[in-house]
Formats: sequence, structure tokens, C-alpha cells
Amino acid sequence: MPTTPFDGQKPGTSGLRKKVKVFQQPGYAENFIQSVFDVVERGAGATLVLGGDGRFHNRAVIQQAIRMAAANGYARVLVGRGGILSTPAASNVIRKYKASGGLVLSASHNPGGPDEDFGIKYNIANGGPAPEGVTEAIHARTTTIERWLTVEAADIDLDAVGIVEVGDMNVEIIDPVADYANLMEELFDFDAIRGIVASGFTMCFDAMSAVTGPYATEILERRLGFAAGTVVNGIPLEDFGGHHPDPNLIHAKALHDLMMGPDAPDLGAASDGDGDRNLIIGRGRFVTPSDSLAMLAANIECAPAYRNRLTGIARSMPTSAAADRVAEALGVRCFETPTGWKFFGNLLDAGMVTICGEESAGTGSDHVREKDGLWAVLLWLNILAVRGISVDELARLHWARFGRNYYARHDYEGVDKDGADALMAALVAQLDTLAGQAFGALEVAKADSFSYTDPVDGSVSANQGIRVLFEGGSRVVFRLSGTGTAGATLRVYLENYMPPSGDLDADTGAMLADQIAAAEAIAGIARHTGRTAPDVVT
Ligand code: VG1
Ligand code: CO
Repeated sequence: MPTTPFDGQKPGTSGLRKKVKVFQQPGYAENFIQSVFDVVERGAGATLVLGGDGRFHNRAVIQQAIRMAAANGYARVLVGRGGILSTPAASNVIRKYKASGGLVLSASHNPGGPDEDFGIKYNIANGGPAPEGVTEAIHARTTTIERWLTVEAADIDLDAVGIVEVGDMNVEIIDPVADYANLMEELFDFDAIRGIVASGFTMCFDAMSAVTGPYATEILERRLGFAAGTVVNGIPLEDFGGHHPDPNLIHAKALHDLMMGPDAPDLGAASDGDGDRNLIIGRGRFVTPSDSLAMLAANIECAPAYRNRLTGIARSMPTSAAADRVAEALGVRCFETPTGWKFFGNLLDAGMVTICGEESAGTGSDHVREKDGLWAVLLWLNILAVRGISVDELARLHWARFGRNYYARHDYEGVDKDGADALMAALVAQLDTLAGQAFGALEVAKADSFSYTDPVDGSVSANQGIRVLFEGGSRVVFRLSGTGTAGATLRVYLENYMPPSGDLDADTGAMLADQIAAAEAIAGIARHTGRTAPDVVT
């Protein structure tokens, strides 16, 4: 007798994401949370961390999760004041206070509000997203669950730091910013950054009315001395001011325009709804996330906490191979994982990699087990301060040494799910015959469906995207999003490598024109989706 409207939807790349209206159905969030509590490992006296990006419905779910945690035998819950914890800050709190795990409430860069998106994700004791084995178990539980447990208790005051009791459990409301800001101060050379700020280095940080506002204001303006007003859109709003809190060139267009204009500060940066993504733009120079990973890795020695301890670099499969060249030059290992931060967890725990990144504006390191937007901004600042150069100069020097991976991602959003599935099925059906075929100027060298075997626990994740590699080293990758909430989203990733001897200052669109044409010819995007152009190019 299932007591729930939960439709057994599999949690995607980053947990469960649905429209707020779906989450508001009686028993829906409760089913998912109870399924988590039923299957995850924890000892007696366990601590749970709770926090979210502050979007609409955040507080309601936090109050309910507190009552349910009390009924499920947790001894202590740590909640960010106001129900706020950025995703990387939640990861840090889980690790620092040795919690058995945490519930992170967010739909990341998706819009918020009564008619928009909500999400819940479970992070394990290492502070990272639950690995596939755990998410599979949670999902299996949601299909059989018949009850959820709660205590009868009134809502608590989420805005007052301190300790209250709910049932037999202590609820501790903590400052969401302090622990995180202290960690950043331990990792980076704040004196060096203060030095360039004092000599006139300027920046603009767009918090996109999302969770990073309070974090950025504390760290950039209060601790590093950037002028008041450096952080814009710094107050978290339940609907993000009606915008997509997605730090890309479309949704952070105002920042991009500023950085390309005459009044550009030295650095422009932004983060997403839950604070785990980052956008980096120098004066007149956009840095692709794939390049950012490579450039940060190549210069990581500038940051005190990383000196002499780079063991390896990991990137998700669709991320460009720019980082691979850095790993090779530095003599450290390089790993290619499926999309989603959870795949970096084992590598980080085993000390096999120090820095990780994804093409989708995610970069992070072994300091927590999530990607971390402000961390990436601070590492950039640390590097620029120590090297005393601009973002543009750093990028040019990097390409002159390693070559340049021209790169773009084309997203076809909200397409018909059957069409998207048919497109992927047709790609799979062609895999064995693609090699040797020519598409315009390009000849296919190899095509496969990406499958990953975790080098630590041996688990296998198959069907993680279709890779088409061309002679000469360029490539196209196709995969369907696991985070959308409407229809399907097709992502097409395009990459073309230019060695140091080639043209390092070309237009990205022109450099990828052959790959774009080949992608259409191979996948029949227009035929399957009815779309002749992507909705978003990043
Ligand atoms: C997207 C990105 C992926 C990222 C995931 C979660 O997933 O492509 O790289 O890890 O979002 O990021 P998908 O399945 O839609 O391509 V976040 O900031 O939403 O936690
Ligand atoms: Co995010």
C-alpha cells in the first residue's frame, strides 16, 4: 500500500529534481527523504547536515526533514541559518563535524519559484554526492516504501543561531558562512590577494541572487578588501529575481558585456544557484571551464595549500582534453570520468587526484567533495596575484605552451523525449560502422559509448555518452542531460585541438564549424528533434 505519489523517477546526475508543484504533493518529499533514511549507513548518535540554496520551498522541506530525522533516530542535525548552505559549504560542514551525511536542497542552476524547480540530493560522510550504488538503493526503496516516520513538533526558528530540541534530537542552527570562509583562508594566499587589491586590482562577482551572495560578500569584500559593491546581486532570493542562476554567457550576459566593454574590471566571476559552479572572465577574455581546469592545474603551486601535492587531475569525459596535456607535462595521472561530481569522490578519497573539473563550469579539489564556485574564483585570484599577470596574458601563455582546445557545448533543451531517445538509439546502432566514414572534411577514427570502470571500487557505469573521435584529434560527444525537469535535453560537445604552432587566436565558432556539420550529419539532430539550432551555446 504505497502512501505516496512518488513516481519512482530515478534521481539523475545530481539527485532528484522536479517542479516545486510536484514536490508539494503530500508525501512526495517525505517518501524520498524516508527512503534515504531507510537505506543510508549511519551509526548510533549520527549527525545529519541540512541546508539548501534558499530557493522557494526550501524552508518547508527543511522543517519537515528535521521532524523526520528526529523520528528516524538521528542524534543531531546541523542546519545552516535560514536553511542556507551552499553545496560546497554543506560538503565542508559534513566533513568538519563528522556527520554521517547530509541532505542538500537545490536544483542548482535551474530557475526557482512556485512554478519552477526544486531538488534534493543526499551526500555521504565524505561530503560528496552519494555514489551510484547508494542512489540505486534509494531509488529501489522509493518504489517499495509504505510509510514515513515523523515526530509531532512545531516548526523551529531557522533564523536564530543556537540549539533547540526536536523530539530527542538536537537541532543546531549554525552560521552557514564562517566555516567555509575559514577553510578558504587556510587554502589560499589571502595576503597576496590583498596586495593586488591594494594596488588597484578590481573585480565584479555576480552572485545571481543565489546562495553565494553572503559567502562572496564575507570573503571578497570583508576579508580580502575588495570595494563594497564588488559583489552584485548578493542577496539570495527565493526566485533568484526571476532569472536562471546559471553562470554562463547567456544567463550572466550582463557580466559578460561588462567584461568585454571599456569599463571592465580585472576579473569577472559568477556562481550558480547552489554555489558549486563558476564562470571566469578576464578583461576581454572569456575562459572556457575546460581551459580553466587546465590553467588552474598548471598553476596550482601558487596556492599554499597545494604546494608539492598535485597527484593527479580528473575531468569528466565531455570536458576538453586541455587538462590532459597539463597532466602529461607535469607528470601526474589523468582520469576521465562520466559526467557528475560523484564520480570524482573515490579518486579524491584515495588521493589519486587533487583537482577535478567539468566542462559545465564545475571545478574543485580535495578540500571538499563537491565542485566549488568560490574556491575556483579564489584560486584564480591567488594565481593572478602571485604571477602578477592578467587573465588574458595567462591564457595566451598557457596556449603557447600546451596548445589550445577550441571548445563549445550546444544544448537542445526541452525536446521531445521520444525523439531524443530515438536519436541516441540511432547513434548506438551506428557505432560499429562509423569508423572510416567521412563527414565533410572530417573522417571518423573511432566511435564508442563511454563506459567507466572506477579504479578504486571496480564499479562500472555504462552508457555515459557517445564519443565520435575524428582523425587529427577533434571530437564530438552526444549525451542526454540527467538534471532537466521538462522533456529531454540533448547536449552536443564539440572540440578541436590546435597545437602551439597553429592559430591560437581564432574564432571558436569558425574552428568548430566542421565538427558542428559532422554532428548534424551523424546524429540527425534536426530530423529527430525538429530543431535546427541549439537553444544554448556555452
Ligand atoms: C549537468 C552538467 C554536469 C553537472 C550536473 C550537476 O548535468 O552537465 O556536468 O555535474 O549538471 O551540476 P546534466 O546531466 O544535465 O548534463 V549542478 O551545478 O546542477 O549540481
Ligand atoms: Co550547481
